[in-house]
Amino acid sequence: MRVLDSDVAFYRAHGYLLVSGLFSTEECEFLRTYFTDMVERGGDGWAEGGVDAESDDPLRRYPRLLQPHRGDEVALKFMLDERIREYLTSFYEREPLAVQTMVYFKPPGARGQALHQDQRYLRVDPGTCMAAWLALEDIDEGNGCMSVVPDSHELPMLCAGEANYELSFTGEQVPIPEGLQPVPMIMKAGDMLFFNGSLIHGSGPNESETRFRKIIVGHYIEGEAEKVAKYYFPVYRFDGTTVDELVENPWDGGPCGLLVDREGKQVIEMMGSIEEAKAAH
Ligand SMILES: O=C(O)CCC(=O)C(=O)O
Repeated sequence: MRVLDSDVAFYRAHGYLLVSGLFSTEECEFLRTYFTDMVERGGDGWAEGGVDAESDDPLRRYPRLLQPHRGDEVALKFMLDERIREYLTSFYEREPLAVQTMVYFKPPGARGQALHQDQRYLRVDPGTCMAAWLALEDIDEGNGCMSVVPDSHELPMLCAGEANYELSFTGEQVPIPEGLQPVPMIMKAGDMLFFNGSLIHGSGPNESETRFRKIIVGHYIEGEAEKVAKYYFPVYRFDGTTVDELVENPWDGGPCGLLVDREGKQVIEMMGSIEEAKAAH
């Protein structure tokens, strides 16, 4: 496989790339069934908050699986997939390191995840993080597709406000700066969305009556990184070995960019922390 120069250029210019048919229908069917069986038997220890099969909240019946690659060979094989390695290495000119897997089921009626920037949580230094997000079934606005804000990868981490808990299971939402627009990612099973850790992205609720929205995502950090947040250890190379050299990047509340109006023009002012941003408004 050879990654097209035009794909690399698009990713670098806009902060994301949608690749059609990177995984086969059979692979998607296998992964869908494998992880659905896993969550339906209780999650094998990877389900966020545990499974409550009787809950009224669809996300308690089908919670996300977090970090299954730490004990499950199928998730590990996905995270270290050669196709993902080739794309990410082409984007960053150096092989990245792998730190996270998540499986989302998003059943009918489930809430989405408000707009956010992954680098806020991974805290990679130097460099950033990136994601490889695989549609395991057909996904559109009806069942809660991902939306990305093209070109937002050049922004600093923005100060998040409160998300609407009726629409999002996470509590924070970053604003979209003037001049940028979210774009829905309509995907077929087997399509993969690559995106940069600073890119603003998120997903809406699943408003369909019967369709799930099953996906698996791997998260990666640049090969030159020296620090990452504690949650993401152990850090893997693509050959499956783990890296000892990285150290934990502690959470210090972090600076963030506040969107403010200056003489009728929107600008980003850096605040020392979200608390400082809240006090400023
Ligand atoms: O799948 C979703 O709805 C959100 C996933 C996401 O934000 C991520 O993988 O960074």
